[in-house]
Amino acid sequence: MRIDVVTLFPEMFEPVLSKSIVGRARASGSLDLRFVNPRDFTEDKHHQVDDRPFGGGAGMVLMAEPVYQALKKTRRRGSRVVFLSPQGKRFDQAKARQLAKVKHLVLLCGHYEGIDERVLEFVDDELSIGDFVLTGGEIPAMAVVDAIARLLPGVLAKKDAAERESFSEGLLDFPQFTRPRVWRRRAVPDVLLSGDHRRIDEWRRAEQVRATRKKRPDLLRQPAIAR
Ligand code: 9D3
Repeated sequence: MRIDVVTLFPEMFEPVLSKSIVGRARASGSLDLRFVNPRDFTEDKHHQVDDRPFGGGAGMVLMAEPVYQALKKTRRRGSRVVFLSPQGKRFDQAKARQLAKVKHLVLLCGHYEGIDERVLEFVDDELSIGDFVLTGGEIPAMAVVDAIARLLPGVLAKKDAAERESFSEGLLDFPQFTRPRVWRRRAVPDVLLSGDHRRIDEWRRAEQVRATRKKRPDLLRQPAIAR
C-alpha cells in the first residue's frame, strides 16, 4: 500500500512512523509512506501557504492553490483523498479496515484554522479522530497511518491475527499478565497458570464482558456489525 501525507510539517512524522510496527511495515515493503509539502508548490518569494480569512476572524487559513497543486501532483486514478478535519466523520476501526484495502491513500492535513473551502471539492472523505481540538491534522494522520499499517497483510505475526480482529468482536480486551507470577504480593489469576486452555478461554471471555460492562457499557448496546 502507498500513503502520501500532504502536510506543511513533514518533519513531525518520521520520528514516530519510523519506529515499531509501522517502521517494520515500511522496511519490509508492505507500506510505502511519503510526504508532500504544499509549501514546495508555491511560486512567490516568501513561499506563502496561508492567509487571513475573508470576513475577518482569528487565525490563518491554508490557501487553496498550494494545496491543490500538492494534491494534483500526488493523486492518481483510483487514489482516495482523505482530509483530516475536526468537522469530519469519526475515524474508527471499521474505517481503518476499509482504508487498509485501498492501493493509494492521500492524507491531507490542515493546520491553523482550516483550509480554503474550495479545495474540499477534491477530497473524497473527511475524517476526525474525536471531539477535541488539536493544532493540526498531523497527529490524526499519524494515528490513521498507524491503524492502517497494522492491518496490512504480513505486518503482524500470524499469532497476532486473532488479536488483530479483537475490536471487531465489539468487546474490550481481556486482562494480560506476564512474569513475575507474584509482583508486590499481587498474584496472577491461578487459571492462567493451569494449562487448561478451555478454562482459560472461558475466563478470558468472561473478563472481556466484565471489562466492557464496567469501562465501555456503550459498546454492549451497539450492534457488532457496525465495527
Ligand atoms: C473546531 C475548531 N475550529 C473552529 C474554531 C478551529 C480549528 C481548530 C483546530 C480548526 C482546525 C484545527 C486543527 N485540527 C485538525 O486539523 C484535526 C482534528 C482535531 O482537531 N481533532 C480531532 N480530529 C482532527 S482531524 C484534524
